[in-house]
Order: sequence, then C-alpha cells, then structure tokens
Amino acid sequence: MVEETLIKVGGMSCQGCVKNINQLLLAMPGVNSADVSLEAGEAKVTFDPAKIQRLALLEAIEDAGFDAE
Ligand code: 9UX
Repeated sequence: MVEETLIKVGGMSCQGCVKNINQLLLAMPGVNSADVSLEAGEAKVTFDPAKIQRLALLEAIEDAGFDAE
C-alpha cells in the first residue's frame, strides 16, 4: 500500500537543503519516493503507511532544522 502526502517545509534556502531533505526522507524505511521543491516550499512523499507514519516524516525534517507541517 502506498500513500502520498504533501508536507509544507519552511526554512529551505538553497538546493542543498532540498538535496539534504530528499536524502534523509529516502533513507527512512517505508519511504518510496520524495520530491522536494524549494520554490513551492513543499515535499511530496510517497510511503507505506504500514511501515512509517506521516508524523515521523515531519519529525525527521524538523530534526534536520526545518519547519514541517
Ligand atoms: Mo544551502 Mo540549506 O547553503 O540547510 S544547504 S542553506
């Protein structure tokens, strides 16, 4: 099962931030894909809800020093 969610991400200043967030999301078990946009200030993530919760995605982004909601 795959669920897609859109997360508002605040605090990204350059494409390095985008790359870092993309990589940290993809490294999480249960995450299938991550598409982070600096311009939109958003991350589109697909994940398996049986393996990971949306809240864990937000927490990982926040732990990296960004805002997520
Ligand atoms: Mo760019 Mo982001 O120099 O954490 S990587 S601001």
